[in-house]
Amino acid sequence: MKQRIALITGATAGIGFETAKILSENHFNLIITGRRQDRLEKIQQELENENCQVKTLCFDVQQKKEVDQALASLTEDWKKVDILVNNAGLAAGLDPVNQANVDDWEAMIDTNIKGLLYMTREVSNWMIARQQGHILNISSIAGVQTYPNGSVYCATKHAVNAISKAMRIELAPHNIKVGTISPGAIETEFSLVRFKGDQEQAAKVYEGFTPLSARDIAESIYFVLSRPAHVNIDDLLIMPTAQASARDIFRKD
Ligand code: NDP
Ligand code: 8X3
Repeated sequence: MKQRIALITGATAGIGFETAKILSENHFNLIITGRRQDRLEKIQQELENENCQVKTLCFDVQQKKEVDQALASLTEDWKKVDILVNNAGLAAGLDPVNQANVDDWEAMIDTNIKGLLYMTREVSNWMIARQQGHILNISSIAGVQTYPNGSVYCATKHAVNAISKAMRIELAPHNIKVGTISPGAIETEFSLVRFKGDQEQAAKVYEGFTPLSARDIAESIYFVLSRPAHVNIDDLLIMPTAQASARDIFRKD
């Protein structure tokens, strides 16, 4: 394959989908993943063109067996992954630590931390074999700050940052770039997932100010991915203009 290959987890919605779109516009071949097969097929049809082949892998990043089987199903050509965007992730619930649902904690830890690690363990070996690659982990303002009722979500994103910093040191000798993207509030399916499908509660998160769009973040991701070979952007912290910290969003009535 002549074109570079990008593997994006969680490409069925939000940031992952917009990142896939921008990379298809820029002639990357894509491996897109998620748990919703119908969406993966629809996106494959939408993005595939003469300059972009799209491969779909449907699996749950929380399940190591599923991750390993999905990655093992790729042919050697498709294992020449140049870019891994570890994007699949979620917040589940917004509750104080004494009342939160333990299943929500498990889902966030298993997806945001363990899923990212399962993907990275395998794909980084493919990159090490070729002595080239770029791993971009989607973190959050919640990776550098905390907010009430978000203890475990914030902890998972703090973990993403710690893992990324250590990976940067481990992988630099192998000519592999590592970085994080740390956004504030982006209007995606994120809040709908956090509030278990409650549309009213989800909509309230974005009331009275202009949040980031998934396209805003995808454009920044493309900027990071398209720097020259000798430039590594360690982190980009990107907030809506109206958001000054994880807790301070200035809303108009
Ligand atoms: P969306 O809910 O719109 O998209 C999340 C994506 O992750 C979907 O494609 C979903 O696919 C996938 N995903 C979730 N869980 C799993 C799983 N267990 N296995 C495989 N895929 C999974 O949210 P965003 O686009 O906003 O979120 C993307 C990333 O950005 C997350 O890591 C999030 O923490 C982070 N982020 C989001 C912010 C925001 O305000 N929206 C701000 C800062 C960071 P499927 O359901 O098909 O499995
Ligand atoms: C998502 C943004 O502020 O809800 O990472 O944590 S926030």
